[in-house]
Amino acid sequence: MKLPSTALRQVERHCAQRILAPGHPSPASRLAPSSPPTCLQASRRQAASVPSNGKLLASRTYATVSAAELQFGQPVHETHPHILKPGELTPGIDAEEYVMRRAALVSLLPESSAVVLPSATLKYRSGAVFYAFRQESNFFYLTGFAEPEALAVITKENDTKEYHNHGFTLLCRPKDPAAEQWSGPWSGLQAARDVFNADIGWSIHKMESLLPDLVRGAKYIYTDTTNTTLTSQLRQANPSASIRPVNQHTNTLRAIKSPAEIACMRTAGKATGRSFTKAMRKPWSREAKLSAFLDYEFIKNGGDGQAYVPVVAGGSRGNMIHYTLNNAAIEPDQMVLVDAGAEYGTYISDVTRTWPVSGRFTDAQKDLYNAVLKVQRTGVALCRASANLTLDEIHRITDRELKEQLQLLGFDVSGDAMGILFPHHVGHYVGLDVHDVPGYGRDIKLRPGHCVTIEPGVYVPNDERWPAHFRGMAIRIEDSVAVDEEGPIVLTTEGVKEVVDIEALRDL
Ligand SMILES: [Mn+2]
Repeated sequence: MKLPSTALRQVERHCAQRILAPGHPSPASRLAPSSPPTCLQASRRQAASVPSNGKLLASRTYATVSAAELQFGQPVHETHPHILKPGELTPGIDAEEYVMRRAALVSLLPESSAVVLPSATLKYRSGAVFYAFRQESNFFYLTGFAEPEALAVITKENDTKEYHNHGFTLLCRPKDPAAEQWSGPWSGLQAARDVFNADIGWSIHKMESLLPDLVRGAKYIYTDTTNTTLTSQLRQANPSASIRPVNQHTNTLRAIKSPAEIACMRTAGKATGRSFTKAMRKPWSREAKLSAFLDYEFIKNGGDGQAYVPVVAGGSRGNMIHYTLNNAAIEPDQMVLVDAGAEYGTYISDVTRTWPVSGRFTDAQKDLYNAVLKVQRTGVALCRASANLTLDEIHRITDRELKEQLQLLGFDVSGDAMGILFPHHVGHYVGLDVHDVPGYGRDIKLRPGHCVTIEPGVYVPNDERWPAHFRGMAIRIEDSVAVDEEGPIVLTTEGVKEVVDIEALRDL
């Protein structure tokens, strides 16, 4: 059973009308005083009015719908209108875009294929203390469903090019009001169909017995699971199918961002840039306090929180590329290197700024900073399809320019110098993941929709090989950028980076 696209649109339109209707009495008000009725309720009401064999279909009334059934395991528009607009399944992304992603994936696969995607599992920090749950990226990209204990199966039966060329089954936790009373709500099987547009919503607890039905007739099973139990269950369920990895196909799709995805990354970038600029206005003497300030400001400025454990490194600690202890004191004459980013709707931004905590650059700090900034601007300007370059080629161009700049500042750049002073790549793809679409090469020509970072850096060891006034300094400047045909779209432009702009922040 497939939900025709027209039905999907009808459901969405119906819900939009229900929500927009001013002063419409809300029978659900006893349970959710400030919320308009959900799609779920709207469709139930519709069903109740359709005669079946001359009788009204049996339907539960509002009085019998438990509070747990009106709550979901993640924000939906009806319960969190401050987070999601009508029609959005996750922040910034419409339900329809998720359908299109599944359709695009199966269009890359041969007939008689089944894609099997297990959700991420909850990770424990110690004992019963768990980390915040984060959905597996491909699962999230294709379903928008943000809960653990779930399995998505997307099937392709024939090679039609239609909008609905696939089947979508979502196995998840069935509603359990007593358990949800303890753990908080989850979405349940009805929501798998009505909210997440699965053709079928089944209990994850019955997965093993359902697998033969789910992959029956498939000649190819696409999965990246490392769960050996699931792999052997799949082999048992359909011994003649060949099991193949799916990530090269999901990478092809995920590497090129849609306008809605770029808008999410812009929202994340704006929150990040504004927070950085605000942080630069203040004197900081503790890495930990600066880190906590950004954590709070990211959310205050419209993000959902930190996308990754940040680097907040005072002075020479910036020379440790992935320093994340973030607990030392910062001296007033030092610079601080901060690599941090907010996320929005699970889309990330990745930003680095380096600035003097006093608010004023010394001459040596300014010289080295401007050398890196010049190279960073060169790299950003090349993030356009018309330049016909790969990330690897942009790396080589920026490495060469940085070498020239450092030579002008008196560095001996012979031999292995650049490998020490600039030991990492100038950029990587960004998206749902910080190092997005793992396995997707940096030798691919940049095209509109690619989103990348440009982040040259200089890390001067504290030894006699290098000019004395630069020793121990670490500077990296990084923006997240969407590639367009004729120019870059800098997603993180609110984070100031010119010397005069950073210094002017203290004049206000
Ligand atoms: Mn980065």
